[in-house]
Amino acid sequence: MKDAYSPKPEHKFTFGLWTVGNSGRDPFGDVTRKGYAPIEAVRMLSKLGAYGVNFHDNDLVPIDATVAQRNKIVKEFKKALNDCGMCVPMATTNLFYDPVFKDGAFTSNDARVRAYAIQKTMNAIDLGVELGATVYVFWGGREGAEVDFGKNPQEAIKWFREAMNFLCAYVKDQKYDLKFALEAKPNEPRGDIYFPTTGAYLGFITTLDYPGMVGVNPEVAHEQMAALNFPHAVAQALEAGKLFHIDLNDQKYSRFDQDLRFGSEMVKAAFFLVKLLEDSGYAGSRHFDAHAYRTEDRNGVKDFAAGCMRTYLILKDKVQKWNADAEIQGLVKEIIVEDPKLQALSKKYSRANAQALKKAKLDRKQLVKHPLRYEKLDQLTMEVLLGVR
Ligand code: GCO
Ligand code: MN
Ligand code: MN
Repeated sequence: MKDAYSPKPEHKFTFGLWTVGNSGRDPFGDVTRKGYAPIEAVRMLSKLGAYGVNFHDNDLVPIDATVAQRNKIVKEFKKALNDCGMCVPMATTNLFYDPVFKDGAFTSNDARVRAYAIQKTMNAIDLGVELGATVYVFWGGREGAEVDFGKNPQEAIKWFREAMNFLCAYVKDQKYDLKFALEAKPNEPRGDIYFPTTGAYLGFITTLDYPGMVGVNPEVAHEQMAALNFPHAVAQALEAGKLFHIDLNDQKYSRFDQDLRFGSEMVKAAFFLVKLLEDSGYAGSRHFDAHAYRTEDRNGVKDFAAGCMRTYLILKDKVQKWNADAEIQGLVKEIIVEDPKLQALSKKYSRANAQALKKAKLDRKQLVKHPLRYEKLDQLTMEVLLGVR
């Protein structure tokens, strides 16, 4: 069905190869379907209107592939991308699947594993850049602990910093046009993962050798696992100029990583997220990091992928309606109180401003009388979302 909500490449929707490649296996049960192989994924997603695909090194090239095998795979994959007009905006390293990373990659207690993680990442960066990636994601699924007495968390942060500094310098030395985006998650697969939230990474980035090269890749589900407000994390990243990438999916609060179809659970939060992204002029990919329910077959995977993009576009349309709604805008205007004189005094400290502010007449009993019509605003927003407005 082609309508106003049909995705097109200009919408910049991307999917990880691992998302439609997911075969339904979970910790309790085996595969329920054949996942889409890389070239199949490119073909299927381009038909649905996506812009590109992203991958971990080993989604495309098996970890034990010879150089000749690697080159053959890359050549065939490039051809499929070309034939379908698809691109690879982002790439990443798998630093979690192989048993060698059982105690972490950049933060493993074993210096040899840490070195191997950096080596593997340099090769994966080369692969990503060869396929056109300009954003490189770091998700440290195994960078954590179950037993805090066995690994010094301050040391672990230092090791992680050393790895980031090393890899930033590598990218600069190779003259690659590549930025890093750090993706936080509170737990799973480790009992606890270091840098559990986007905010933690935003703080850490300022301690790096090349902070300008490094931003964040927040994921809806990861903040919602911790019962946090995801749009607030995104707002902080946007405000800091650090939203280099985003992982869209959905999740009920405080559960295991559910990786649900975008917008399928917390619609109001998804609406506000789309509003933030669209109003801010965020120009990066709208990347989906989710997978179809385990109950689905291969057709269901298509329903899943199409649904992610369609819901985004429906919510984008709702954002336009919300922004153009005179009554809603009137309420917003009423809620926000401007006072140029006071704002000038409190914007920046000077001794004179401080003196004047101390003398300003601010009657709290009067101030409290200003009505804040949030009930009405929220109801009107719900009516936009529910399609009666
Ligand atoms: C997860 C993560 C991963 C990463 C991916 C890209 O919870 O498994 O979200 O899907 O996003 O490894 O780095
Ligand atoms: Mn995730
Ligand atoms: Mn993710």
